[in-house]
Amino acid sequence: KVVHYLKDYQAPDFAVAEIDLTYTIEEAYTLVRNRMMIVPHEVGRPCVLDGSAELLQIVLNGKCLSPHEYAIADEKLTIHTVPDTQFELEITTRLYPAQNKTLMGLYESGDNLYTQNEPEGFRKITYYFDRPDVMSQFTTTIIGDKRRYPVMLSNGNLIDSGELDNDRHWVCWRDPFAKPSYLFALVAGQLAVLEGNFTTRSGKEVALKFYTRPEDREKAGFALESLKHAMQWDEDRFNLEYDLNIFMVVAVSDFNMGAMENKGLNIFNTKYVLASNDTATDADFEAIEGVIGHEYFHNWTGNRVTCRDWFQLSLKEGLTVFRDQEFSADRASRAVRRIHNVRVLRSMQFAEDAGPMAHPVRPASYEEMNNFYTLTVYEKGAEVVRMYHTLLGEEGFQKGMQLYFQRHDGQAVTCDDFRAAMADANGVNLDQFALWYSQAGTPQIKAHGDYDAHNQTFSLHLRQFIPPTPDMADKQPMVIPVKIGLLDKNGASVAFKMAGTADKTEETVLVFNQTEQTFVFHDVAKEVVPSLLRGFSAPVRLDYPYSDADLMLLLAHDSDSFARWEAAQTLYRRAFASNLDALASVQPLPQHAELAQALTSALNADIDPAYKAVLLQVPTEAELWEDVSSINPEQYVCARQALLQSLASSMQDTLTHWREWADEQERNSRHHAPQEYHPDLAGVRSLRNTLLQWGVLATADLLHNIVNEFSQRATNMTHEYGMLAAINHLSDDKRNDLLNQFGQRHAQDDLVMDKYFILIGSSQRPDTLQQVEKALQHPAFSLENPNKVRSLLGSFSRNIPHFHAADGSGYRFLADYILRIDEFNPQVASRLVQAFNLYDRLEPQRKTLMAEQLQRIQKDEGLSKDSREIVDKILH
Ligand code: BAL
Ligand code: ZN
Repeated sequence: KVVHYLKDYQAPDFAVAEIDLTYTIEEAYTLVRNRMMIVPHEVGRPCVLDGSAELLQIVLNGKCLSPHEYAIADEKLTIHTVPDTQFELEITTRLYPAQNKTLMGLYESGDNLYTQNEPEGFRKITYYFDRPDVMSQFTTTIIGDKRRYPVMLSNGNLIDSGELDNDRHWVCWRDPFAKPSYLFALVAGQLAVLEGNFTTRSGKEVALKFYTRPEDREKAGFALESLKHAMQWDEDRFNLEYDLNIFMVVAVSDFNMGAMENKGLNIFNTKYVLASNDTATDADFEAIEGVIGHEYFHNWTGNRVTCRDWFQLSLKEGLTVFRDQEFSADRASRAVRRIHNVRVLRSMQFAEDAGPMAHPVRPASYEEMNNFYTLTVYEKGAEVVRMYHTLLGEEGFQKGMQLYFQRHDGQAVTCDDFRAAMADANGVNLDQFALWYSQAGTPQIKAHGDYDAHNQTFSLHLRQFIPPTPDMADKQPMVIPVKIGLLDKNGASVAFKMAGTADKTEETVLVFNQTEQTFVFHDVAKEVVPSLLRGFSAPVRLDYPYSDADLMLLLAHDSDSFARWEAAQTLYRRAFASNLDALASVQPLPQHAELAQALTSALNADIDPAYKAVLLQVPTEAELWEDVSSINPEQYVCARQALLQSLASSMQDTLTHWREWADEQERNSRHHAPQEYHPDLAGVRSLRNTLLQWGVLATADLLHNIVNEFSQRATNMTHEYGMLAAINHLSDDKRNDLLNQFGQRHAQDDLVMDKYFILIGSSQRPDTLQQVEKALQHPAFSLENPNKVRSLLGSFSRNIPHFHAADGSGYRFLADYILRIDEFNPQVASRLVQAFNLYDRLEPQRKTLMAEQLQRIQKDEGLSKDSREIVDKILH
């Protein structure tokens, strides 16, 4: 087992001035001739290149090397002696893309060829310094059959092309920007193109080209428009312009990730490009806009300035997630999107931070880098970037960005370089902030407040604690920005003065950077309720001893949309806890009448429908058990379900009223086509679908209404899927009938079939495991397609009652398929293994059952290093 450590980083021994690649595509294989101009940084060092492809020939300065002049071991090629000054090295390899099921390096999908090289796929193609701090200018020639490969693409600009004998042709692409190997891409095949254009603010004409299968071409229209919005937004908000004359996006259905930001040639999972009203939900449209933005924004944050090493992954990912979140928020529904991001973070990243895979935003070590494309690096990384923004303000943050590009354009740098740019541009010290990159675990804050009527002060006491994680026991206090406002007992905002400031304010950001601290608010004329961590100003857990009445006040009146939502979340948590207690002591379940009343008032208030929908989100089980050990997952599902059931029953009339209101809104939409995606309509429909899910819990007739009205109401995929999701857990045969019809209607649409498999994998019906087993044989299912695996097996692995079935059947089933998938696609398998992350925190019986399966996986001799790293960490 080889562990890579951040502390062992060493600068490269060689630079590559130029790299010239020639791909010759033959029927059964592809030849790659790689000619590099290499410049030694120091004399006398052996030349060590990364690679695992079949090696045909090595030529150094025109002379073919014989085997004693080099050695190959552990995916490294060592050339013992090389010249002291610049030399030319030409290496030829042979690849078999049709046999490559890892979907890394060069692979075949539906007769076309695609690449995926981040983080370490390039070494499957040729021998190279496959590390992000070796940046070079790439020229790529592709030779192939005209009919089979009419389209042949690579990074940069097309500089030449021509015809050859035997119905073959060639193209030559050159990328003028130096880049690391992970950003190299090649695509060849039969593809249709949807074209557009964009004029940058300095007048550069950019051709935009979306390549898809011919039958999917029109479905790329929304993504094309999203790209134009993203390009405009990056100019307006970040002053960043596109730098090539062409920007290409290629959609492929077999893809391990969501998308990839290769320079000028993004390769996308079809899921994040293709959409029509009949095939994509509003949430899909929004995800497409976000991911198109994300990959486009990488052109500056990732490509122009890249990472020095893979430990720094969050340098580009945290920053780019922050940028895509801001893009989406500026496009529409800032409040709801922020809440959505927080919910993902809290239910998934907090769980990661509390489990065996806990690692800092900048990990200190890894065995397999693919395992570190995590919620911590991406989502918590984005929160870390957001905290700079909260502390420095938009203007200060942008000053930092400007200095970052001024200093580092064209370089491979570290998270410390980014922090230094933020600090230096603003003349502030951000030394302590470095702890956000090196300490894992979710900080916990205990807070309490005291009002002093005599002095007219409100004092807020904060105490922070960073829990130990497997990598580190004792931690230092972090810098935590706590945004705060004060409300009086009627819910009105109360102005205050902080020590040392002249003016009163209604909101401030406290810089909480010691283990314990007290902040005093002056000129506070009356008793107040603090509104804390507004906007979720830091990725922490905060506990304040609010009374239920305080929380209801915040829910009714807080002007901060996050804090208002958070008040409802805390009320749900308390109600859930009382259900759990009642179930444990076999007492009747409480009715939660006051909470139902508070929610009814919130629904009846004059607020955005999408925001009403998120107010009805009860915390997920993963959030509810976040600080619990010896978890019995079944009890969590029961207590949560009972809470939903009782609230839905008491709110039945309100739910019906607002459902009918939503229908009316859509019918009377001012937009010319109510079935189309539009942010306003999406909000109305998200409320409607949420109310439908609550409604089926309380109203028996609703199932029959849904069945009877299905075809008339299913005017787009948001409705169609919303109705199916609402009845998906019901044991009634009508659910199966509707689902089967859905599967037959969309049998030819790969992406809609993903939804069909998600519905099967996530259902709480008693026969779910049998249905999942049957679905594995469905003609549209393939274990080799990551989207299918994630849809059916991924959703099953998150299906709490079935994955955690008391007889261990869920664990056994998933382990069987992990072992099968691991044989050909370790990256997808090791993601599934993380369903077992809860192992150490389960109650004893399930823990024993899970241990059996984990040990079975661990004992597999051919297990990939990807899956082994995860299993070893879980079983420590
Ligand atoms: N760089 C891998 C895919 C993404 O985060 O954009
Ligand atoms: Zn990214």
